[in-house]
Amino acid sequence: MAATLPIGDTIAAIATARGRGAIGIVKISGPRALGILQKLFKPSGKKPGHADGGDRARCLRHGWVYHPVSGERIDEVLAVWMPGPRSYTGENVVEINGHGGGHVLAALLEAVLWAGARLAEPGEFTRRALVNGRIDLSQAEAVADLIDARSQKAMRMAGRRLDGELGRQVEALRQAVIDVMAHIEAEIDFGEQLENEADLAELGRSIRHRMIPRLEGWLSQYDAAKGYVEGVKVAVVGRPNVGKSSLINRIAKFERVIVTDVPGTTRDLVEVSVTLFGMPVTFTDTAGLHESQDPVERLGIQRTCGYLDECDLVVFMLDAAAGVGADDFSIGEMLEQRKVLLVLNKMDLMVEKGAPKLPDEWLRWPRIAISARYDEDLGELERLLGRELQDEENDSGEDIVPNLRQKGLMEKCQERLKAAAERLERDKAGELGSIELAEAVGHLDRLLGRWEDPDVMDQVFKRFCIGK
Ligand SMILES: Nc1nc2c(ncn2[C@@H]2O[C@H](COP(=O)(O)OP(=O)(O)O)[C@@H](O)[C@H]2O)c(=O)[nH]1
Ligand SMILES: [Mg+2]
Repeated sequence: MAATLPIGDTIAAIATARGRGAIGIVKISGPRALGILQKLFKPSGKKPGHADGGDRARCLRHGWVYHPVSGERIDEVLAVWMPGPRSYTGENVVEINGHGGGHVLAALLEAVLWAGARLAEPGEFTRRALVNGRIDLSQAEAVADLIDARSQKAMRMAGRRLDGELGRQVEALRQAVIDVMAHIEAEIDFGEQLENEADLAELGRSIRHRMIPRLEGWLSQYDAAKGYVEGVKVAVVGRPNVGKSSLINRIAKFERVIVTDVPGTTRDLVEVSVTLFGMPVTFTDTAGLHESQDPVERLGIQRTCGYLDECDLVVFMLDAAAGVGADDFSIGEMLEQRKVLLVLNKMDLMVEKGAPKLPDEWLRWPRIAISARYDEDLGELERLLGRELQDEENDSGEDIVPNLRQKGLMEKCQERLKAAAERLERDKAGELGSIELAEAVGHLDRLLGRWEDPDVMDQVFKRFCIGK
């Protein structure tokens, strides 16, 4: 990393989002930050002590930025400088608050680059904060997770990690594993054969009962919170004309897809994203599933079948008025292994008759009767969906929840700890157990970013935007 991103130079970037805005911020970090500000910035008013350069630390100064070469006046700004190490990056940091137009910010940034800064890479400010020990890797990731949060809950979870709690708890587990390794060493070096075996078994038990459950706890938190972080996918399937597209339009709250009484109208997968109970949910309208000769429709059907694998839940829709037919049966068979919500549509046509008779094996699925066309019982449908998609059993609310990368490493660590426990308890093999434990520690090190593994760093920082 150090070879590609030298730490000693001064970097700059636009920190605010693209597009029009009331204000926009250009951020500078590095040893020359203040010098660069002084080259460009003429503060208004002249107060003793900080008349030229606006160099009083952590004090917002009003003034103008001029191009360092042409002398052209660029923007009226507020500027602040924050000396390291008590700054975001740990270095000298300057922020220039200009007007939020794309051209204004580009001109401000250009002036800053002329004055001696280099354009920052994505996430480079946060990377410097990490290298300078201001934050640990889990906190750096929390910054990106916070910015990317797709729900309030995801935002709160990232916020919890931003304060470093996950890092501290993982560090404690790492220390516990290292302590076990030290005990094993001592046993191997000094222990009596028999005593030794009993002690090794005891160490194995402590791994099983005290360490593995910690990982299990975090992993189940992840599962419970996954929907809020990644969003969930729901496919609406059924044979042609049962009212799938009508339902999608109700969910979208506008006529997103074409609805006709001609079977086979929908051929592409059409996505609609909404928030249900704070969870980002993407509904996908699909081509009606049936035997078709039309090549375009057949392609659509193929796509639908392939898509089912990606879904967290399938809404299987029936036309209650038409009853259950051969096509419905084949769809039901196809969905056997999946999480399904059965929706009986067109109940408005059923005023006289009751709901149609359903095959026994479908009765295990939760079901609801609605009328998509007349907007009846759609609120009920949403509540039912919410219940199916939320994992309340595992959800303990505000606990520490790892992100996807951290979860992957926790799983690997868990595997190694299980193997180690087995080596110690069953085989009484101290050295082999120790090897497994060393690998477990390696996964935790990668999680914590304890050594600067360039692959880990790239994986984490490629998610960042420039200016963060
Ligand atoms: N009576 C009635 N007709 C419906 C209802 N939902 C959809 N339809 C009609 O059924 C036909 C097919 O609807 P569409 O949404 O295109 O079905 P899809 O092929 O499954 O996407 C259209 O004429 C809709 O107006 C409903 O709840 N009641
Ligand atoms: Mg349709």
